[in-house]
Amino acid sequence: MSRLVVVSNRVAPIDEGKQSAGGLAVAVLAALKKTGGIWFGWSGDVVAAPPSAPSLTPVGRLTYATLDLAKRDYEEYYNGYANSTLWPLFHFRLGLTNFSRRNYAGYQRVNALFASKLAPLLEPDDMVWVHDYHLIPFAEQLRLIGLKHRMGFFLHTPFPAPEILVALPNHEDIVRALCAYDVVGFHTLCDLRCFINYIRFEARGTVTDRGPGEGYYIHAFGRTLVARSFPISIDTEPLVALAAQAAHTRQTQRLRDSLVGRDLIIGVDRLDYSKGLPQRFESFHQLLENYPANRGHVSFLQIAPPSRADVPEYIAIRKELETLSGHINGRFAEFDWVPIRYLNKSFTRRSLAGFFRVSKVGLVTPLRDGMNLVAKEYVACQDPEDPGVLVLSRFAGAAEELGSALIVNPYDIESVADALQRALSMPLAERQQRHQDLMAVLRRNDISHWRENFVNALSKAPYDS
Ligand code: ADQ
Repeated sequence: MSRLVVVSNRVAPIDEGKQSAGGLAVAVLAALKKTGGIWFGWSGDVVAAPPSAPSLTPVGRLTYATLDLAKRDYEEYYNGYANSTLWPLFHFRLGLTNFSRRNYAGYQRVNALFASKLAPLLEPDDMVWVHDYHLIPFAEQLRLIGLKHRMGFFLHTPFPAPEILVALPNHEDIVRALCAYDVVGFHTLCDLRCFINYIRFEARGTVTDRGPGEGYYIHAFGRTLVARSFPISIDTEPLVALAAQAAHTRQTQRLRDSLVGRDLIIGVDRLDYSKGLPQRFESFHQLLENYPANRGHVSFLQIAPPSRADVPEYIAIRKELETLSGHINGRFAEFDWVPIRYLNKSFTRRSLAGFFRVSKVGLVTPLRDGMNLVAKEYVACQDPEDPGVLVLSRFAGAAEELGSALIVNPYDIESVADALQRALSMPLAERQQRHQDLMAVLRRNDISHWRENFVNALSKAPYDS
């Protein structure tokens, strides 16, 4: 069996027993344990003089290989090109996208550096699986130094429509770099279509259908590869079990007690402008305006730990949310009821599972999201006998699979308020039916299924011989 080498910007915490380890880390670790291999990426540390070789930590059959970043690389590669150029552009936010040649050079430089540090660790039969927008040029850099391994890439963000992508000064380089892989995976058919349209109409490549669910052969930039959608998912059964236990923890009971019989709407997100948080706060405001019977009877808990706090746009959104929540609470709060509970911190998976279980509504309204795992987690954590209702943005990748949620347009504040009202008053039989339909999807496609599909597709490479 070939070894798997996973490359991602951040390597999951080595303490894998940790409760906070997310589904992705769990899935990748399971794959690495099965095949043996390496997990390679940035350590998360920024230092004055990074050591020239990666730090290696063997744990059983897998080795964690991590590199520190120099301050300049952190600024240009991570805060710069990855998070101020590609992230906003891939989320269709041209107005927030910064372009600079210096950052682009930093991005290429770090990818070349990382590739040169991984190369000596590779064995001839290894499969290399690269994750996310930080590392698009990674395979191209490995190929430049003569490596012929099977290489796959999975994009965790959306892929933009070609009309948006062409605003990127180096758009052709970025797509050419994607074509250096053997398999390129996206969350949704919508992302896949955007990629194919770029290949056809901008790159003048050709695209051939491989049959239902098998994706497409892409012939472009002198290479043949497979592009396909692989919707990521969650570790469904373990999470169902965790939520059933978490229903009885002291912390969950404290949350329940604090509600004194009121209904709870929950939102859980990284504090990011892609998540539609200001619009979500406005929608809750509108619910209280348009349906005044909810005043004093419904609370909204929004958990949003800060992320990428060095990037100016993230400082701005944080301020905006503080103002908005203060305004809404000022307008409606009573001496014994606060409408919005807004928390800027992280919780363990167990705590979140308990919070989801208590909440009558899961409100997941990104303006654009690759998948959105919170939507899936909320569903898995419900009590099947008395489930809550998921209100889900049509712009989350998850909406492609989770059609039995209440699907909303997050820009249409009043219609989101209507959907909240409908969710809060939905009869039990309808809630149960919707929950059953959603759970069937999550049981069919869990995180192991996702990982196996991708690794299988990669193991059949190369596709151009
Ligand atoms: P994210 O943008 O980070 O991921 P999401 O898919 O929702 O978004 O994943 C977040 C994860 O972090 C979830 O597992 C959630 O439970 C956890 N989390 C969020 N807030 C937390 C908190 N306060 N405390 C503890 N845990 C918290 C990117 C893309 C998504 C894509 C994923 C996976 O932006 O679109 O679904 O990668 O591919």
